[in-house]
Amino acid sequence: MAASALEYACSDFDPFAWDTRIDPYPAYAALRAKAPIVRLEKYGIFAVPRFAEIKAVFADHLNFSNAGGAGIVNYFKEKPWRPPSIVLEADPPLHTRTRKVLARIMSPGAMRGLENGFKAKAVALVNELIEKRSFDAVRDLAEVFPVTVFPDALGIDNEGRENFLTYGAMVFAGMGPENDYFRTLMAQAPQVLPWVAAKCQREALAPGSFGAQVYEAADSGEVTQDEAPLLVRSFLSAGLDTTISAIGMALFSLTRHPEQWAVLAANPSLARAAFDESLRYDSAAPYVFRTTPHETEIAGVPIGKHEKLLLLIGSANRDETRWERPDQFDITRRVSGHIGFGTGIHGCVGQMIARLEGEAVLAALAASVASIETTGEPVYRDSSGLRALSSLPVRVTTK
Ligand code: OVM
Repeated sequence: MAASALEYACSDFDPFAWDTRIDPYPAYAALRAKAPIVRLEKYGIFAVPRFAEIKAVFADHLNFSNAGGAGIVNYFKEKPWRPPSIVLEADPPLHTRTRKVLARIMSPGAMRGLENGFKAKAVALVNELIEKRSFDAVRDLAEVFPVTVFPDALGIDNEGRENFLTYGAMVFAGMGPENDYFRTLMAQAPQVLPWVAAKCQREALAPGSFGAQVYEAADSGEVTQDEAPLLVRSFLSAGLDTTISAIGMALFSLTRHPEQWAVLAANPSLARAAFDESLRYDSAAPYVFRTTPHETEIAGVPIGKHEKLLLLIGSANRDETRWERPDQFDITRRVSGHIGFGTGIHGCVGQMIARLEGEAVLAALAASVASIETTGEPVYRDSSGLRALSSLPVRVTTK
């Protein structure tokens, strides 16, 4: 028997409200203190705020499905706004097959092949900006670097690349409740969606690229010919807006903690650790949903069939029972085990390329920049699915 709604701990916390986006952490702490799962009546969903239960859910795809949608929309009951992803929004055995292809395309060996090029491009871009002394760390750097490396790796040509960003924004805004921001983005659907569909075709993808490798997997029978364009679409969904947001948030965390910048500048080999700590401290992908395919339970609390669970990644990464000094940004801490990339069978398959990008940018800056300070107010992006900035004006001093 599922418990009635009245038996649950409840909260009027709004995970998607503007205020929440600016500083969700006090509300997260209150949810963690309250209960392992908390009913958010306003949305008819359950929030899961603690590290231990989120980890347990991530480890249990039989009880907590992705086929019900990774956002708030319940695919078991409602129609998705686009055909579901065949990796993010799929369960085994389909997911097992598709993920394997993506994991091979973004393998450690593939990363080694990209590393030098990424680093050289980051140094060139960063050095141009450093010469100017003042620049926008988001608009001129976080939003520029991934665009200069990732679409090339994917294998698409230069035509209409701005659609790539708009599409990523749609995918992430579509994770939250339908709002004006999502509708404004969707007004661009008539131009963006055909562009995406065209770039997912075999002919659009450069030889040897990630995209071309998806079609090789289709030719060898690992995935079907119909699945290939949908798998390329996952690169277009998850490949750009995510790293842009994460790099922007890393630069934000570092400007807010000048003593941590000094640690990084003194030791640029900490760049990768600094990127990971920023993913823990202020996660750019602050949540993901699971859906129950049948009645189940979390921490002994019964949950009915076809319920949506909001896994608060950003909260788990600040859980005082998992982390020492959770609210302290410390690039020298032992940060492995953070779930900024999720974990388990759906853990971010692109996390190595994301780290490569983040590390390249932070290392290039750390090599030359003694200090970095903001010269204006940071501007948050109006996306309910990503925690990100649209502007961060900074001034740097060189070593
Ligand atoms: C997709 C996809 C995968 C990961 C993330 C994402 C959150 C989308 O396969 O479409 O956006």
